[in-house]
Amino acid sequence: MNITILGPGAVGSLWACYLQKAGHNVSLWTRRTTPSELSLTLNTQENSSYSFSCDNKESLIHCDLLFITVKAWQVESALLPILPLLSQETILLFMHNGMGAIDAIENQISHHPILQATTTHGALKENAHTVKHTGFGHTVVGPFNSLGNQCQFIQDVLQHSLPSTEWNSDIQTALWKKLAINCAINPLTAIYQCQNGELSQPSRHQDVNRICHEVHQVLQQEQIQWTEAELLSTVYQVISATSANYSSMNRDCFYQRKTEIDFITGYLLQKAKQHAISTPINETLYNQIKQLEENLL
Ligand code: KPL
Repeated sequence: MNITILGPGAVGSLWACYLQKAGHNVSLWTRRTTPSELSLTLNTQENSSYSFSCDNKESLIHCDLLFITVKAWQVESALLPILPLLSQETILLFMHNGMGAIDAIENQISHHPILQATTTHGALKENAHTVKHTGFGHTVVGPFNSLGNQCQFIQDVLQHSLPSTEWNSDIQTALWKKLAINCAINPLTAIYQCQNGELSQPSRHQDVNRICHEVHQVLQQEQIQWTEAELLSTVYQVISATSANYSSMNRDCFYQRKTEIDFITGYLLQKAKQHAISTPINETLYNQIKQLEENLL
């Protein structure tokens, strides 16, 4: 397939390398003004190098799959300017933390097949040319609209490039579960500037448990079938499996970048408001991160 990666950060670069390795024709779309070639080294045991054309309009015009890996808050500004170049058959596949970014531009992209995905693969961009695959994980992909529902074959494309993957026609549930985990881990680790593992200390349990209690009330109203005990045990499993990692929001605050808070806790708060659910701890965390952002940016 002709595939363009929009936003080759860590996750986008990882997929770019594996898709190219599987034989696809992959190009990158960054926001550079001059088209160029970029070579990426996949820093696994084999240490292979892949070369991509970059910001090439022809590639975009002929792309079958646009794989959008920019952060949720960048989706609108990255995608809308290039929409007129795409054929209406181009499949849009979104992969980012958080929810709500597609809803904001839905009317402008609804003529495309739209897919959403979430992954637990770990990736680290060590420098502009090297991406490290820090941990093998699992990817869930599913349809955002009815045109997307006809694109189940994309699961095979992903599976042959970077297993394991699964097609889930109820991708919204998978995204809500990921959002719930991010609500519990990301703001706390950003505010305390700690590794994920620190949240397993007894002194942090009360915070984690209170966040999850509020999140679970919202999940229930959104018809997500997950008990509070299942949510809590999954959150503590992720904390333990990623104990030495710094969450993405921790890194964003550390490097003084804008965070994904509006699409994680912010999205939760919007939904809580619609259902008239009180979420004081999540509101406090949201305000603290916004404050940090204001001071940092
Ligand atoms: O998705 C993550 C993130 O950092 O954004 C978790 C699951 C919290 C792992 O760090």
